[in-house]
Amino acid sequence: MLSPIRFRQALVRPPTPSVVDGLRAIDGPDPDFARFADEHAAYVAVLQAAGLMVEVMAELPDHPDAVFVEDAALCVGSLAVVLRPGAPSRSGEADAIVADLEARFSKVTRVTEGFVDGGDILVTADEVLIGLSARTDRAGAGALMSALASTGLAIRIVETPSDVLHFKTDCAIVDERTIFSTARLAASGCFEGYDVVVCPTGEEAAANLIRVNDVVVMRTGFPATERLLTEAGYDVVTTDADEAARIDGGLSCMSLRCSW
Ligand code: CIR
Repeated sequence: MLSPIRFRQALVRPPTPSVVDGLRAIDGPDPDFARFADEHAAYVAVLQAAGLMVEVMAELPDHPDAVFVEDAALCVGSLAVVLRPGAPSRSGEADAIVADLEARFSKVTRVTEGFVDGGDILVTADEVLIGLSARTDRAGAGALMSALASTGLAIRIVETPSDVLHFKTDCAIVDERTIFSTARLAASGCFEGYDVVVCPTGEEAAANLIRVNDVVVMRTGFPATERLLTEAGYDVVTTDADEAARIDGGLSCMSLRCSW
């Protein structure tokens, strides 16, 4: 069960007190900033323990959702693509990340049409799936396809279930050929040709997990999922993300993992 991609580093952006104003689909309690910061520090430690060099970018207090750095950019090998987040309040995060990427990647390009969030992009061993959602439209997906043309990766545009924020809210790649997915997303047929491990019913909030080199990192508090993955032979590490979840965030969105 090899890792689909070997990551060397991760870029993260710490939360700031403005994170309490983060977007959420359903009105609910604000995250607690101090607890969020602790969770974020623990998340960084998990990435480091998995062998990644973690680089911490500057805080962006004017952008409450900037901790969810995955939505502003995509890294594929030595190429970084600056995306166009679909929520108006998040568009400034793209401008803010350009210099960070230019300092680290040999090629940086930008999506300049439509909208596309990193949370809607699943990179597997040999293709890129772009999920259309309330945040990612066809124009953005098309512009991203053009931006990725030089990678030689196959690219497919697929649908995100309605009422699901991002495509990867509901799925993750766990090894070269295996996707972990909620039943509702798997039912769309978009993972034909892959092995699919279906997320236990009632634990859909655990589906946004990440394979980081030799380990699968998932949220604490989802025992059926943890058991299922462990019994399937994965080395599972859990970490808290309850505060991020209050504003619809999960594990994939808090870092940009790079093989470069
Ligand atoms: C938002 O609604 O944009 C943020 N509050 C959460 C973004 C989570 N990002 C992700 O899953 N890729």
